[in-house]
Amino acid sequence: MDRLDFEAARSVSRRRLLTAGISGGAALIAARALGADVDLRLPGGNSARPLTSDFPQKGEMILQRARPVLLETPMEVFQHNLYTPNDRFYVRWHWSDMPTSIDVDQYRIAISGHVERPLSISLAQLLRMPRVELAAVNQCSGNSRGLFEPRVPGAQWGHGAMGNAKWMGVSLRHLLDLAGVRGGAVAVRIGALDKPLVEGAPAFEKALGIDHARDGEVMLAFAMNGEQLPLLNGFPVRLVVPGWYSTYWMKTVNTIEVLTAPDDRYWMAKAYKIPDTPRAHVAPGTKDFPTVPINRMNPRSWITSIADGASYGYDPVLPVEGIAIGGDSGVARVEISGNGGRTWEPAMLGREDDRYGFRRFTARIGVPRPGRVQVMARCTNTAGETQPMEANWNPGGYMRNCVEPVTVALT
Ligand SMILES: Nc1nc2c(c(=O)[nH]1)N[C@H]1C(S)=C(S)[C@@H](COP(=O)(O)O)O[C@H]1N2
Ligand SMILES: [Mo]
Repeated sequence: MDRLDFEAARSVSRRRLLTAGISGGAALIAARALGADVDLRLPGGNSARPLTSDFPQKGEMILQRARPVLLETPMEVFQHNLYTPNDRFYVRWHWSDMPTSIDVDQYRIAISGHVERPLSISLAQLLRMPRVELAAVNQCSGNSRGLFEPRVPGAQWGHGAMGNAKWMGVSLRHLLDLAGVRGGAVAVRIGALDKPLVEGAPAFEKALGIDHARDGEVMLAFAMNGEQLPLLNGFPVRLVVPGWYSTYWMKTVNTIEVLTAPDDRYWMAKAYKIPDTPRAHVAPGTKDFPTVPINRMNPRSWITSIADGASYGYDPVLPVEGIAIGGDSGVARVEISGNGGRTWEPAMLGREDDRYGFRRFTARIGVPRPGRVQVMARCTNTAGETQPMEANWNPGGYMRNCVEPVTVALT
């Protein structure tokens, strides 16, 4: 983003954040009116989902669940936007008792634990601090879970539990430095305003290692694509952890706690654990395996210009477009196959704003005669990892990153 845009975004977010409260609680609970169905083409069947435009600050979304709110972004949004518009950005909450309105004057972020000076930061203070900005993809650990075979429990997402945005905020390091992290600190636990609905159930919180928390890129973001965050995406402040799955991207952050031991509470110690194996893969049915907390993302790519199962008019050249991510490193290349993976040709890559954002790719496939064509894209990241043909599997349905074939009929 050039300097001019940066200044514009800065003034927009400052003005809006300080004046706009958000209401919409009633609408949130009432959101029920449903539109046409969309077919996520999940192999386990039962893959139709209604479209809804009834959630506050959200346009047309795929309704996965109303309470807690789970909204998926339709694939065509990625075809038309390198940056996912805020009103089409997917939504995921664990507990249905999430904030439905925020008093921006009362909002505070408390920094406590193993620090020299415990602090309570207001939004006005946060907005006066030095800012960082970067593009990064927010992707749910379970994005594409509905494609797992055999099927695993959890939200049966298609590919739309992800989105790309330009995030602006204050680095977590800056806040930690203000509080003064004491020697012997090991981790930083982040808490939020949402509460479990069930008595005694653990509030959603996540922790990062102290060095990760202080890497200067992890930020408390108050702006997304130059606007304040939608309520459902964590207004007024969320954590952005570039290159890591969005389970760590805490929304409506209100506590930052410096720990002298790894976080042993439920959401780090028990939930979101993956097999400690390459690509978190185990043979379906396996139960006893060492686990680690889910962490960095892996390379992926999605063809967005043509839809699996669709028919198009025949033309000897089929243009193919899509988006790729490197994971926690950049996209080095994307290759395209029009023959089921026998041969691969390099795709053209669009500009890279930041290595954590979506990267656009385009290619043209020669199609000698009408008929069915299977098109594949495969991304290699700058760390040298390439998407494999075979799907990985684990009981949580996390980290799917195989090549996703798209078969179309050209008639
Ligand atoms: N406070 C809070 N933050 C949260 C969650 C939550 O339940 N509560 N869910 C996490 C998970 S698992 C995901 S996938 C992302 C979703 O971010 P989004 O709703 O902005 O797309 O938020 C993360 N941050
Ligand atoms: Mo998630």
